[in-house]
Amino acid sequence: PYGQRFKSRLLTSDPVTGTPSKGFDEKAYLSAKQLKPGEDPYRQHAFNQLESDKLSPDRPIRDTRHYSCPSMSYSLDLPATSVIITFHNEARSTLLRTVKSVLNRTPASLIQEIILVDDFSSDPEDCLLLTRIPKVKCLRNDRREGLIRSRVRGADVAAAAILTFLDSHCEVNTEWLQPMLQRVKEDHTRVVSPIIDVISLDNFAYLAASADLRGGFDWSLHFKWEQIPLEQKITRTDPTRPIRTPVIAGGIFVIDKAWFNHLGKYDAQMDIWGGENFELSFRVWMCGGSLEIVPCSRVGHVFRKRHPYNFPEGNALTYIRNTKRTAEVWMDEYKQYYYEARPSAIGKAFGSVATRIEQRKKMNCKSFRWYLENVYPELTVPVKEVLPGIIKQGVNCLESQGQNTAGDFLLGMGICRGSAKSPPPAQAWLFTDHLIQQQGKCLAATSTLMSSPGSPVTLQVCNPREGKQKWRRKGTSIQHSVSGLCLENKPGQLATSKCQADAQAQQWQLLPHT
Ligand code: UD2
Ligand code: MN
Repeated sequence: PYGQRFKSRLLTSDPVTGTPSKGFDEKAYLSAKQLKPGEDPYRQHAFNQLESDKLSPDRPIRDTRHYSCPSMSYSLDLPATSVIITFHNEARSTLLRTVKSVLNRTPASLIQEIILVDDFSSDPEDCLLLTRIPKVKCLRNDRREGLIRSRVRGADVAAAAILTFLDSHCEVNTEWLQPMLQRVKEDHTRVVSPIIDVISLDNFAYLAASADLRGGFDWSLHFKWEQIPLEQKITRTDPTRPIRTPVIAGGIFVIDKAWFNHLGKYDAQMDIWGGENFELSFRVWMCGGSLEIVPCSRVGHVFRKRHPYNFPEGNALTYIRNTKRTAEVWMDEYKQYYYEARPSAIGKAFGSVATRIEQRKKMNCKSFRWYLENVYPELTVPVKEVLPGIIKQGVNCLESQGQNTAGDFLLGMGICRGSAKSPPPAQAWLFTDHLIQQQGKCLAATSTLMSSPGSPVTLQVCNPREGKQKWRRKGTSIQHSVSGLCLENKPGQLATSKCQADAQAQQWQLLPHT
């Protein structure tokens, strides 16, 4: 293995084989791209380039693994991997440190090659000059493709049976690769990620990330790190054991090349950045594989607060296009929750997904419902009660009674007419979410103070943000959410009142139309 003791000047030859490294001049490579005096060090890369440039490409970093990791042993014939790094205008110092950390901290036999895919950066030499380092190859796109198509391009030429993807501003840590290769060697359908440590974007300090996190998301397909569920945490006695994760962050993972190809690589119609991690994650789980985080593997990454590069179609539209393609292909009937959470995606163009859907069918993948039940039960489906029907008490029904001379909408009780299936319009109600409505008018408790003993209930123009109009069903009673009081049929008027389970006047039957 290449130790950290190899200083940069030694890389004029391969430290193990002694092969001349075609004369890579590290100093010249780095100094050609130094910041100009007075230049904002964050401007080009959205991290502090000045701090990055100061550090050695071979700087040592702290071993952040759990103390029981170093004594783990791995198979002696682990397969070699092709490392694929795509980049668009990466800082030279971070790009070089990524490459060198891989060479310095991985047994040489495990690295088949490092494939850099230069996604049409301004200076072709950022990539080309690095091919003077042994094992480093460079592919350059002749137009901007985005990270998704760039990764596929790299994967297609990869010579090894295992693919390892990295972002272009990483530093791999001690023994980072072996535990991941081990998992994939044992079962080629596993797609594995390390714990992603944090390299500070301000001072480039290498910071250990929590070992209790996994990947999650909300219905808008926004990625987030989340705590592993409590039940799992309690039963986790072995801190070296992999953590099942519903999704991966996306940038750093190991996958069997044949499995990657079998699953359909990536969706090549996704542009620039974003969403591909959900698409790959759903596909892996639903089509017979699994995703896991291997805690004994640690890789540092510079997390940024903004994109340092431009999106030809704009950042928001690109994210919508990519996530919308994901939702349309993989989320079945649950895609409605995506659209509810991200209404701006409704009606937006997203190209054709016909071939992706066809592939899903061919592979006989499971449903999104299966994924929710088996992989991510913590993601709850938003409860939305939509109940068109009548609201009945004895022989009487809740009904709207027109307007008085002051223009108030009147609410009262009347003998139920017609049937539950075809009530008169005045007795037909819609219970949606928390509103009880009829043609734009909603039931409202006019006073909602907790201290108030009750308040008349009338009709108002609906406003979903109005607390006076929020109700929920609680058994056979209808409870006003804010005050906690119950809807009661008082003589002469409807009102809220202290809930009493045995009060007949508070018992309501909600009979649906259908
Ligand atoms: C995270 C992932 C990233 C990707 C992304 C969602 C990690 C550590 N990072 O965002 O890999 O999955 O989520 O899409 O999990 N790049 C190109 N061409 C482009 C744009 C970017 O090659 O047009 C490169 C870029 O130089 C970098 C990589 O793609 O090496 C990821 O981009 P990022 O670092 O801006 O994404 P990040 O870490 O915010
Ligand atoms: Mn990144």
